[in-house]
Amino acid sequence: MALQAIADEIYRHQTTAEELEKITLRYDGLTVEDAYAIQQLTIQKYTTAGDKLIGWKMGLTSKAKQQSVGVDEAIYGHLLKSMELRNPEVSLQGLIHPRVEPEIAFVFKHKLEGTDITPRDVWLATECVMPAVEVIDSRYKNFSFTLVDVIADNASSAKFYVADQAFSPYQFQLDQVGVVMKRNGEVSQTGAGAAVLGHPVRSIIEQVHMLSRTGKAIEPGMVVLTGGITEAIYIYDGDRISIEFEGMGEINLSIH
Ligand code: 0L1
Ligand code: MG
Repeated sequence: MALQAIADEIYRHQTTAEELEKITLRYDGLTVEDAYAIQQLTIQKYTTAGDKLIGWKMGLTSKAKQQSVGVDEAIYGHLLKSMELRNPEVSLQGLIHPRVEPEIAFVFKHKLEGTDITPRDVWLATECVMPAVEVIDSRYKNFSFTLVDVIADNASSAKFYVADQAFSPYQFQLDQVGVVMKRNGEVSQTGAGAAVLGHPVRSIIEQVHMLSRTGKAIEPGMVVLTGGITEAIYIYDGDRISIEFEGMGEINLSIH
């Protein structure tokens, strides 16, 4: 199968912000392994052009999201340097139909790899945790896809912002951190860290397991977005999105 040709097509749509027809409608028999291979080939095009891999993201980590795609497993994507916002401002230029979701980010000081890691291993490898927001933007028409489509499209990754303040991983019970997301002053979504596979640390364990299938790892210095704490909401020009992470401060995003 022409995985490189599919990767070339997805890269083109990611970089021109043009909607794409689902690849599974046009190519028969694509597997989840093929989809991760396509994702990897797409990322190579960015890194060849000078971008840099700085971390990983977990997706489909809540029951609600898994049900919406009709699956019972999480997925992962690559985070590139060019995706990280330096300020809490999202420009809609270059995006198709973006949505935002609150997440807890982990930053690592030690490598994590293998299929047998425990929460203890994760805490020992973690430098800090930080509130974050992910901007997802599926390249597929109507934000509609199958598992294979979305994995090939780097799990809908577009942009992310990590708040200024870092916290000790021992300071909070992360599954109990409540989150309130408001659009223009009105509450839009609420949730708690437990929405992320029961506890965000479980998302890191799952991330490492999945990476180990292709000999990859979380490397020192990397950031990992553990998954959406609430449903993602669409963003529009002029929106002000505020996200309060209980005890960890607030992110105020402006959209233009
Ligand atoms: O970060 C995410 O959970 C996104 C995973 C892909 C599904 C989606 O685009 O909603
Ligand atoms: Mg996400």
